[in-house]
Amino acid sequence: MPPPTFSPLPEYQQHTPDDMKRRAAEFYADIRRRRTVRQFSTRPVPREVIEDCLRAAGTAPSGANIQPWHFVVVSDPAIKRTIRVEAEKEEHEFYHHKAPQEWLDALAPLGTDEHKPFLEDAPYLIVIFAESYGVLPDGRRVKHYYAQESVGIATGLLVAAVHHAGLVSLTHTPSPMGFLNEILGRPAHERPFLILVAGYPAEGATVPAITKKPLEHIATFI
Ligand code: IYR
Repeated sequence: MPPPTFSPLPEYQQHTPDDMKRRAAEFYADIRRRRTVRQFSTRPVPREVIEDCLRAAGTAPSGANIQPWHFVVVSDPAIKRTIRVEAEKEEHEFYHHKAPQEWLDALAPLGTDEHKPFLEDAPYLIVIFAESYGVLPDGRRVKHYYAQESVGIATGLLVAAVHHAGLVSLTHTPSPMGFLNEILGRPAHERPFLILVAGYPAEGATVPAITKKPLEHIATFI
């Protein structure tokens, strides 16, 4: 192994404590407006916006900097339709046969069901894959570390970037999601993580009347 190389922290920006307080408060004020939306407009979104959101996601920290993610951006109406059909099959099974009552009760406040028109309406389905291991050109496997955690962080950045750009998103997880490998031609070592549905909200879109836990409930300072 060659020795590691280091360069000066290149673009770090320090702020005065007052500026930090203002910036942190401003970021919170903006991100708290983010809502998961399930009714999408068919209005197109410039592809460059999604490209930059994905570049932002790709800056996420990852185990051993392996960057074990792959994003398949689907805008083709025929592929979106196929994904919808397959997802709705799984969701029908989920809502009518597989989900225990406890799970259905937990979902009740969201008002979700097996119908997923947003998978066709939204201009973009960003299908996020986690590479559970790498594969060398000669077929040998390379171990990946903390792939799920890493892809979760990248997905969080993507959700924030999409919001920051002025769009809405939905983290959608049909279960099981193996059909996405087939439809999108991704290899078996890439596991579907979730579908991030992105676009403009439909006119008159509504969201469930739910709230976030206050700081005292989610954090302890000792
Ligand atoms: N995948 C189903 C069910 C679902 C599960 C959870 I956990 C949610 O937070 C929301 C929905 C669906 O998409 O309807």
